Amino acid sequence: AKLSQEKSHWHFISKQLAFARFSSFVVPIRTLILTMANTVAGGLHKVQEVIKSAAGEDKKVADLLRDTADVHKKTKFTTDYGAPVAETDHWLKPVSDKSSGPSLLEDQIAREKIHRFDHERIPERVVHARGTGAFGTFTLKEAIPELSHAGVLNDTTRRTPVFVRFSTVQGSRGSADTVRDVRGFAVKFYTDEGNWDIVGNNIPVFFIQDAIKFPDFVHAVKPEPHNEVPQGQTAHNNFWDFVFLHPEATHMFMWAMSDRAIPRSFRMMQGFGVNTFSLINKEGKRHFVKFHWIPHLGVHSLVWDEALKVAGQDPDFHRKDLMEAIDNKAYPKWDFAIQVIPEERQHDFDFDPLDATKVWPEELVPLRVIGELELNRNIDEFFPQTEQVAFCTSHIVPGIDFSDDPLLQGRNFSYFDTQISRLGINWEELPINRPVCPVMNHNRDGAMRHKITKGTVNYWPNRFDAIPPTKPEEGGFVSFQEKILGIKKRSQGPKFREYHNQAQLFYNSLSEYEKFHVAKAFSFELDHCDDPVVYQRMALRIAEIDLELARKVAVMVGAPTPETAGRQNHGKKSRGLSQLDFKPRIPTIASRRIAIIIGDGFDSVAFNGVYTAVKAAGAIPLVIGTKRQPVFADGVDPQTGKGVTPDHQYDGMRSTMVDATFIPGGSHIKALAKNGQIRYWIAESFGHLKALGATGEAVDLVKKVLTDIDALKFASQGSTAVSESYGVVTAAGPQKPESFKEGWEMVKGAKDFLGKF
Ligand code: HDD
Repeated sequence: AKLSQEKSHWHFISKQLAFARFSSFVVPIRTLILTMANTVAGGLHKVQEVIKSAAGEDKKVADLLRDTADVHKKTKFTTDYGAPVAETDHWLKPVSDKSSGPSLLEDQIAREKIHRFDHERIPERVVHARGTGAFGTFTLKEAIPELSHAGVLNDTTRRTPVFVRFSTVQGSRGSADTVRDVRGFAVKFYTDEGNWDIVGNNIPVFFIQDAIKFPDFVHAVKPEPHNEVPQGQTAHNNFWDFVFLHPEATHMFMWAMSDRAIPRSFRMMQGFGVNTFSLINKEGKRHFVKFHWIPHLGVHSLVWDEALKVAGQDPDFHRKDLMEAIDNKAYPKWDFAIQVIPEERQHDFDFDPLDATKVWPEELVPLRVIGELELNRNIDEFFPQTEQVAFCTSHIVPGIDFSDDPLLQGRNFSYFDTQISRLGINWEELPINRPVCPVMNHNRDGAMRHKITKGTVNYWPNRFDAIPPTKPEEGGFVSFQEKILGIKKRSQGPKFREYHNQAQLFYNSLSEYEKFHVAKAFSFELDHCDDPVVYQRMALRIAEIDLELARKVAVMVGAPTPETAGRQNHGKKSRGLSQLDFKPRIPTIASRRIAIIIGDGFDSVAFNGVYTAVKAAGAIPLVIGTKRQPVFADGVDPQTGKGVTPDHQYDGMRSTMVDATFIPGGSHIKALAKNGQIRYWIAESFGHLKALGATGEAVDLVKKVLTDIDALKFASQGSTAVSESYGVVTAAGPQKPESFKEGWEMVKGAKDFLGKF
């Protein structure tokens, strides 16, 4: 029952995978070859583009080349001060025929090596310590001169280089990727007018409204002070204590308990600037703006059971997924969209547009897609690029400005400050951080200064008129002139005090299975809180959002079951809150990982067909065998014939690491049927709603396993039927023309199914 309940949008991707699998049997060879040729040609084209960029078209690539060395180039080994070194394996010491004496302090080469090593670490980020980055390009599709005079938002011919860093929030640098957490989505645009950073998350709202609360919030969410537990989790007393005591966190914790907090991939999540910024046009008029990133691949998540397992099986799952996709030229893309509110309409809503715990419902403020982000180049070295990259919400360019959002105001102070302790005052000179446009001013000195500025003055004004501020008509930044009225006090605007409407709006907008997952997530999290005050009060708070949800959770976590809703649910819904609203732009299996399980005696026709089709579709076939030495197909003599060398063996891989599994028929099934790991693999795949494919003898194996777990009633009924709901696809017969025809019918069925989305 549990397995059958774990329905998710995986269900949808399962269909795509099922489709791809069957196309292997029906696509005539000629078409297959053509498809492959096109895929390869497309890939080459991209490579050429990147190489061209490296030669100078992409300004950041060219800029970084200035500081890039290649360890594979034959250059001399030297000390850091450039002296060639002959030996690096032995510390200088007196050595006799019989023994060696003490290591000598005079060995400058050994000392340099140890000194450098001793100081290799820098403080990790105080939040978002765990992350990974990639380079890419931002392309503006539609200029918005009526809203902003920023060059990057007006020139559709520009290709603005970007660096993006994705992260988790709570865990340390070495924590696992798939934990339940908010994901950071920080974008640095290297524009011609300076760096512009959108330091956002994959959830559109935040836990708190005022930056002064951030240290309390982070202390509460991070491991507890007395024992430094837990790592990479919000499932502990302090976090839930904090959010109960801050009703403003209600909306955000609903998001954090949803599937959004366990994404399948960084490539399949939305990004949000979260805070409200301003766009300023040539006439000086201001519009408030929210920034959105919408993934072309759709929004997909893991199920919790997968997330837990993958955290142990492959803690680098997301990091590797991003790199693998880029290496395979399946470049992830996002639409860049804006929501805009003219300044004079600021007070027209029942929420305050400057409150970061609120979304701007799409029905009230529509999204406008104006650009596209593509990630197309992996980093060359982690530390100087991903670790040293430093984002600041205060990094804006002319045509963009801040708002009085009190969270943003504090962030504008905090980021610059934290970079000083992490990287030192000259952090903006580091290669990954420096702009691609000229930098010149009278800021000087400080530790690790690189830039050398010639001339006799370092102040303004000076008698030479050297480096005056840039005039506005020449592009100099002018802050928006804002009229401020109010009493100076420690408080906030009145609409900031409403905390529940949008928490309900979010919950109401979820599909049934997303709601089910929210209930499970609360049950897990509060089960990990051992202080009854914490989980009992939280059950009451949840009852202020939805009584039914609160009652389910209370039963599971041992709180008294709430009898009445703390507040009536208004029943309203909004678009764009459920992740079902974000389907893949073009259904694709490119970059998905597909396991093909084989042992000695597999059916080579089915194997080759699927392997080739999967590759041609840009997906990643992973052959899983009994061993990593050659495995032989039915009818192939191990002494004289050619075997297939699997990518992994059963112990090295798990079903959780792939998106779908295919098992070809053949005599190997006799042995596979007796193998507990393989049976578990099939059952687990099914439980996670992943596509399962089998041909020939493998069909009975799949059926047997699914019968054993009482799941067959959900699986495909006939030998060649596509199961409409569970992505189990089997073709029992040998690959004769008739079954090709049957297969074709299935492909058509799958297409029709896809067409519905
Ligand atoms: Fe923050 C890092 C996102 C509120 C203070 N934050 C950081 C990163 C992201 C965010 C993505 C990682 C950047 C990277 O990859 O290097 N933070 C957010 C969002 C927030 C938010 C979307 C709410 C709208 N943050 C926030 C507040 C404060 C901070 C209110 C402080 C008052 N955040 C920081 C920081 C960090 C940081 C301490 C740690 C490392 C860093 O800045 O570079 O300054």
